[in-house]
This record gives sequence, structure tokens and C-alpha cells, in this order.
Amino acid sequence: MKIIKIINLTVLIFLFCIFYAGFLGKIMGQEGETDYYFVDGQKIVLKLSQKYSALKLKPGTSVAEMKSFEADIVSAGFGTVEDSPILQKYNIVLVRIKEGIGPSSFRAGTESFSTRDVVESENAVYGVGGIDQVLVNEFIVQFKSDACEEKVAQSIKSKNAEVVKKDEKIKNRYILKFTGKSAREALAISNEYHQDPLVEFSEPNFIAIFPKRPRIKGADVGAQNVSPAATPNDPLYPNQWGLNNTGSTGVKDADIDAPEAWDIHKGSGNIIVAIIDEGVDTEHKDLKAKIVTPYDATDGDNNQEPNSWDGHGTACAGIAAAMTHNGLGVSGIWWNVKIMPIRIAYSNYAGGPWITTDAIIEDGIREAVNRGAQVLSNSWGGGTPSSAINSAINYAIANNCVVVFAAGNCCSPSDPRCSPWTQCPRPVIYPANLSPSKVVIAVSATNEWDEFKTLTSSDGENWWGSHSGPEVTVAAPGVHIYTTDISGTDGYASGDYVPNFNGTSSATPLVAGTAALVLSQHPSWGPTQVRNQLQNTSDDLGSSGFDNQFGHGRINACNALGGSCEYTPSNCATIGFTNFSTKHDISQTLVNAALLFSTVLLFLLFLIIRKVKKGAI
Ligand SMILES: [Ca+2]
Ligand SMILES: [Ca+2]
Ligand SMILES: [Ca+2]
Ligand SMILES: [Ca+2]
Repeated sequence: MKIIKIINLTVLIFLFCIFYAGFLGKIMGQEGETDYYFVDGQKIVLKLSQKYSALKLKPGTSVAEMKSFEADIVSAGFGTVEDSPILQKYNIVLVRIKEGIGPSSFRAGTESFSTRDVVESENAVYGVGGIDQVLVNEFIVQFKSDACEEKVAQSIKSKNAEVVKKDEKIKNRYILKFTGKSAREALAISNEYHQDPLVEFSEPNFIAIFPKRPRIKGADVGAQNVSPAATPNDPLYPNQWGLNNTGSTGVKDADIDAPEAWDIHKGSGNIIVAIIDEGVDTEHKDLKAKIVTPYDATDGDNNQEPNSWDGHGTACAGIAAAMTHNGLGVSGIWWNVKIMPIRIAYSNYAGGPWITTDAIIEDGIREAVNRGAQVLSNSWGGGTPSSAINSAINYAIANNCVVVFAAGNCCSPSDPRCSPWTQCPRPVIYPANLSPSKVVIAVSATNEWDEFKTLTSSDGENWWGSHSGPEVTVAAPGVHIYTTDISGTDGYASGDYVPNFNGTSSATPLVAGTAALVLSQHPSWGPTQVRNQLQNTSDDLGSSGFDNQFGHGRINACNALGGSCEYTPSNCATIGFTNFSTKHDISQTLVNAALLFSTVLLFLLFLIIRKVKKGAI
């Protein structure tokens, strides 16, 4: 009897635990932990976002009804609403957790609205490393390249799928919707489809929400500061420490040796760097003559139309290739390189997140290659991987493009945009983290002292740090970068230039521009040779040889062009500033050592006196 009672009790406790775990899981919004999809044979498990929830409204809901529903959510006080044309296209109301609201209250708030008449379903939002992804009933499906059209059509029909788009440029590529299914049910079908022998891959076309970057803080200098004449003659050039650090801030020669590189090789003007970003001010007086064949993947036209607050693409373009030695503004890294602006995302308001889709990003990368770009500068990343984006990167590499990606900046406990990433160091983000398996260049950031950029590095930008890891290829300057800004009052600064662009976002176009320089010297080189050259000629920093912070080292443009520019860092000029703490530490250590030494001496003396008193000596 007693044994049976114990067994019964055990079973009861066990059942309670299961129930409680399930209940807790629901409260915590974790019921989607088992959602997954496949990339390159790997199961990618998805975790629900703690920041966003998504409510899909019924088809036919008017704009007025949507707006009034959104207003109700806002006044309920648990969240704010993100708006964007892409979300509207999918009928998604995206709710962001309000500051000070806990996850369970946020969940309860969302659930109370999910039962409203206008709502068709709650769609899952997943979060990875600061990037959030909304699941919608739309999937990128690549059928095997040898599959005939009839068989593909049959297969699509058998899955009760609608063709949203048949890609004209990629054979057997479709965007499909599974009719009458919720997004989650459709995900299950897509996963089944992924295993189908006729299918290469099937994956969600996520709506990706990238936190707005970079994190520029502090005063901006709108106007051009006219400085003493230099080579080149662009008046802001003396401030471009990343190209040539004279030691006025940081450490002399903590730079990529650009002027020495320019002495070696002037090259041709045929190399094109694509700036894959949020659009470039193609009319900027320091960029205009460099612009070739822009493309906007967000709507398929050629106009860039960066929003007035979207200065990121214009800043990246100026670093890679602003007009150099034209007596105006800043210098680019290469005098003759051309810029191909490719817009893959934009934010809907100043400080808002980028909202785009994997299909748009893929299209942007492929179109850059098709339009003749030889270097792709990608100051973006994060989230879970995508077979479609991977396939575009493969396409770029197969077409001899050098592909450069930012390692990530979200090493920032204080930045809510980076949550739930609250601790450093942070791993290299996707797609930069593909560098071990694909010929891409992953770029981390350094500062004026040739330090790895962290929350406490000497530059004083204590709100962000570069990501690090074995995937880092090279490092490049990434703080206080002078570059082009959207002309006039738009963009980051009130003028046409910004003095403090930052992040691995800014390090990436510097590497891309240097890659263009190498390519112009060796037009027959492919991405592997260019990557090897940048790696092998970089200035080794940090621990000797390869390390997870600087990768192979901070790039050196002079040596990349076959020069022999020795690395001669000298901090004599600036020791009074950042090295104070080091100096203090050293002197403190000396004092401590002296104190310890005297104590030991006194003790020995004491012993000797005692022994003498006892008559031992
Ligand atoms: Ca130098
Ligand atoms: Ca210029
Ligand atoms: Ca401006
Ligand atoms: Ca090293």
C-alpha cells in the first residue's frame, strides 16, 4: 500500500512539474522554442523575441481600422507600435515592449489584443543577438536546378501553395505561400518541403528588424573645418586618423598607412565597390562623380532616396570612396574607386529599426554582382542565417567579388537595442561569421590607440564594443571617423560631413576600399588572393599572431600594395592623456613593491636582532 501511495505521489508531482513548466513556458512566452528551419543541412532553432510581438490583421482591414487598433495598443501602455511599408504589406502590427514593462505583462497585453475581431493571428517573432525576425506565411523555396518546370508546378500544387513570386533571374526559385495556413503551420510545411528530394532549400522569408546603427553620440561638426594643406588637399583629410594618424589623438601611426599606399599605386578607375546599405545621397558633392548604377532592392527601382535621417549608407560610401584630392571635404581610401549604392533596408523614422526581408537582402547582393561590383561592403548583419542570403554570397564569390562584412557592435550592456545581449564579449554576427567556410572578410574595429574597441578602450566611446571571435579576419579603424553625411541638414549632422561615424560599420568600408586598391593593382586576383593579401600584410596587434579580437591584425594599405611600411607606433605626444591610468598603475605597482621590500627587510632585521640577542651569532 505504502509503495503504491509513494508511486501515486511521485506521478502527481511529476505531472504537476510538467504542467507548471508548460504554464511557466507560456507565461515567459517560450512556447515557440521548438520552432526551427534548416540552413545548409543545419537545424536552426528559433527563440521567441522578448522585445516584439506581431499581430496579423484580417485581410481587408482598412488603413483606418489598422491605425485605430494600433492607437488602442499604444494607449494600453504595454508597448509601442513600429510602422513600415513592409509591415503594412504583410498586414502585420508590430508591437515593441515598452521600457519598464516586464515580459509577462507584455505577453498578457499582446494576448488581450490578439482576440480582437480585426486580428487574424498572432505571428511568432524570434530574436537572435539583437535582431528580431517576424514569421509570415511566405517562404523562399529553391527547387533543384535540374528539376523541370512541370514537376515543380506539380509539386507546388500538391502542397496547396500559391506562387507569390517566381524569380526571373534565379532558375527554379520561388516565393511561396501555403494557402489557408497560419504562419506556424506553414513553417512546418516548409520544413517538410526542405526534405523533399525536389527541393534545394525551403526557408521562411523573415521580416528582419535590425536595430538602427551606428550609435553616434556627442556633438557633431557640421561644417568643414579648414585645416592646413595636406596631401591630399581635402580639407578634412588631416582629421582622418584612420588613413594617417599623426598622433594628435591616440598613437602616431595607428592607421592603415593610406598616404604611403597612394605613393605606391594610383591604379585605374575601374574598380566598383557596392555599398549595400540604407541608400546613399547620390547628389553629395563629394560622392556624385563616383556613383555608378544605383539600385534599390526594397522596391526594385534605381533610386536611392535615403530617408532624411538615414545617413548610414552615405557615411559608409564616403569612407570607401569619397572623391579624393578635389579640395573638398574628406578623402576616400582610394582616389579612383567607384561607388555602387545598393539599398536593402531603411528605417521608418529617425532612430527607428531597419525593417526588411531576407528576400530583399538577397536581391540586393545579387544585383550588385550583376551590375559589375567587384567588392561588396556590408555594414550590417545579425539574426539567424538564411540559405537565400548564403546563396547570394556564394554567387558573389563565384563571380570573383570580394565580400566584406561587419563583425558587429552590440557589445553594449546599456543599449536596449542590443538586448538581450547584455554581456561582452559578443560573438561575430551572421553573415560575417561565415568567414571560416566562405571567402568573406569579417571586420572588427580598432581606435586611435590601435586598441581593440571595447566599452573601456581609450577612445571614450563607452557605449559600444566590437564583437570578436575566431571568425574575425582583420580589424580596421572604427571610431571618430570623418566621412560624408547626407547633404545639408539631413543625416547625422547639420552639414555635409560627419566627424564621428563609428562601429564595425565604419571599419568595413575602409577594408572594402583597401580591397579595391589591391584589386586595382592586381586586376586578375580573386577574393581568396585579396583576402590573403589583406591578412598577411596587416599589422599584428594584441597577442602575437592571429587573435580573436584583431584577427590577423589591423589592415595596412601600404603593405597590402607590396610596400614595406614598418609599423612604428609612438605615443610620446599623447602619453598625458590616455596612458595616465597605465602610468598610474605602473607607479602604484612600484610603490607597492618598495613597501613590500622594506617590510621584508624590517622583518629580517627583526629576526637577526632576536637571534643576536639569543647569542646565536
Ligand atoms: Ca601611418
Ligand atoms: Ca573630397
Ligand atoms: Ca547632413
Ligand atoms: Ca595579434
